[in-house]
Amino acid sequence: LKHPLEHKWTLWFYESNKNKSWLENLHDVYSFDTVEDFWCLYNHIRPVNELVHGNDYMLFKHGIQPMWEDEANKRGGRWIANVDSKQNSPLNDLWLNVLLFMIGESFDEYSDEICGAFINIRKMNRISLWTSDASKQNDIMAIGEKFKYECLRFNREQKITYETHDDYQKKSSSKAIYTLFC
Ligand code: M7G
Repeated sequence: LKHPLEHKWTLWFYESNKNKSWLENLHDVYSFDTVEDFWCLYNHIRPVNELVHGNDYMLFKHGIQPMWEDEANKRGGRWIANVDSKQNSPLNDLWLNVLLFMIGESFDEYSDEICGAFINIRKMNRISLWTSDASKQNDIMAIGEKFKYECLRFNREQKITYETHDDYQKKSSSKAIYTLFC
């Protein structure tokens, strides 16, 4: 008997082929709703430290597409953490923590607000946690605390910021609406 998860989740992969559109680069890899199927997937895919510049992985609740346009995301936003390999645990460990935090519902009573997470492999790697309602400040701050300290194990001086998807699409410069700095 397999151990069921609270939610069904889907892993997505962004391949970063310059000849394709953003949408064409996005692939729905696999959906799972048991602990065993999660590990089966995790052990078969390329670890994040073997991805190339421009790639992303996304893990989202099944039925929510990893894009601003999805009904579950369009009034939401994301906590953004820049991950500097010199200051933090290895990227694989951080990303695995994020995955386990989400599928294990470790955001407790705020878990309903969680839509999913991205890891962007860039010059400065980035992990972001997407939540569904940017106006729920209390929930977002509580989620941010857990994300920063328990999940990523950042120190006090490392900053994470929350941006709405709406602002991000319109922006010319950064518009953090919440910040967790100390
Ligand atoms: P990114 O991959 O988040 O950051 O966005 P990067 O600049 O570090 O690579 C790069 C581009 O991908 C954006 O400017 C959009 O053109 C496209 N893009 C990213 N996201 C998350 C979305 C999305 O949710 N919807 C759409 N339509 N395009 C997106």
